[in-house]
Amino acid sequence: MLKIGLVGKPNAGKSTIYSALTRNTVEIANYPFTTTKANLGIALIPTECPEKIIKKRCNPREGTCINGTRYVPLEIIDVPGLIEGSSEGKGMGNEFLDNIRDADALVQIFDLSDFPVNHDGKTHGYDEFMQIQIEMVKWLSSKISREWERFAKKADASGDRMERSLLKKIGSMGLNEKQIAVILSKNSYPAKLTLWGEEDFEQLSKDMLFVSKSLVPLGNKADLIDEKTAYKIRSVVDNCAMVSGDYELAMQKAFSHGMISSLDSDFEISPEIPEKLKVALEKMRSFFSEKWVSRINDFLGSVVTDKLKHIVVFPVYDEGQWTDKAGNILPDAFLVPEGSTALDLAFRIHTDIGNGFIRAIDAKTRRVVGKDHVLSDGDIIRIVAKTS
Ligand SMILES: Nc1nc2c(ncn2[C@@H]2O[C@H](COP(=O)(O)OP(=O)(O)OP(=O)(O)O)[C@@H](O)[C@H]2O)c(=O)[nH]1
Ligand SMILES: [Mg+2]
Repeated sequence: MLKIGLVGKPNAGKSTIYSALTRNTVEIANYPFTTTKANLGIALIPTECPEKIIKKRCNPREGTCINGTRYVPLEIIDVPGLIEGSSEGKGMGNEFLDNIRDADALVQIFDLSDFPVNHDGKTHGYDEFMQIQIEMVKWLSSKISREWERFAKKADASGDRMERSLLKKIGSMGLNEKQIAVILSKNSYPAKLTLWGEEDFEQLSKDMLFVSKSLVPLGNKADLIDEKTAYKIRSVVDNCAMVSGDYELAMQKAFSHGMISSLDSDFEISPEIPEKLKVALEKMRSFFSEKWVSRINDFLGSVVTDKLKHIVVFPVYDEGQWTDKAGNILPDAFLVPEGSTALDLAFRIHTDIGNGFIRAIDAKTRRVVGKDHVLSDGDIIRIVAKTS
């Protein structure tokens, strides 16, 4: 399952956003280091369900489906304690790495109200925002440089490809050989590992964060700023999305109490509630109608499609009925990287299915396709495999 980590300085609202995305109740408070252990939960991202095409209701094994919108699960981790000095062991440095190791993307949450932008674009808030990134880079760098010489000598002598050698060094930080090869092609690193120095470790750490871990900024507490400030901030933190974790939570609460008609931005307010609440909800509605404000679920969806470049595919056993062996309609919806092939999907279902792959069938067109067939978003695929 895809996993997205929420990182950022204390009090930025990580737990609030985590809670709004996963509907899990966690400790939220207006002081730093409220969260001391990572919270792990499931969020659902919306995608179109092919059940509409066959006009039958699907039976999701995971997630849910509402009115033809299929909600596909992914993991969210609320990572505690990243502060200036983490790389020197302050805060929760080591646990931090344990928590981000297997994250596919990291969302850097920052407090927009902390970020008044001066005419030069440089402010305390901006410095702190950058500091978190610098801290992460420094810290990864220090991990890479540890016992480098011995590692590099051995690796150079082995004659292995560089990505294979580096896998031994940084694989434990959650990178695979393919990702390392992409990183190496992005910058000019010395051809021999024994020639690498501090600058290269730092560049590698940056690439690990921004290329492999897709670090994405997300401005929170948008309810505390105005449009003009929002655009100023966007001019320094390139086009970042802006949300309000607090308002998202408040809306969920209002919805669960029947005060509003839906969780969409244009919800209707129940006429039966006290005037004071009505005013607060109206304020919220007008906030969400602002063009510069994003909804957190839409933001999450855009991380999956635009940053992580994943698509949704539906494996089935029966290409005619779109069911599994037990007759469940479209039971699975998998998020897979763009460019994945029928064979990749087979391996994703089960190693045995991958190893025994014979052919695949596109259940929408009934066409037989081979192992190299590249999947498209929304594909429904039957894998025919020889199993022992
Ligand atoms: N106005 C406003 N306040 C918010 C928003 N999101 C969070 N807060 C408040 O900010 C404070 C910190 O929120 P948390 O979610 O606990 O922050 P955190 O990043 O998890 O903090 P640590 O666990 O201490 O690292 C709380 O008082 C929240 O109510 C928001 O969108 N708007
Ligand atoms: Mg927290």
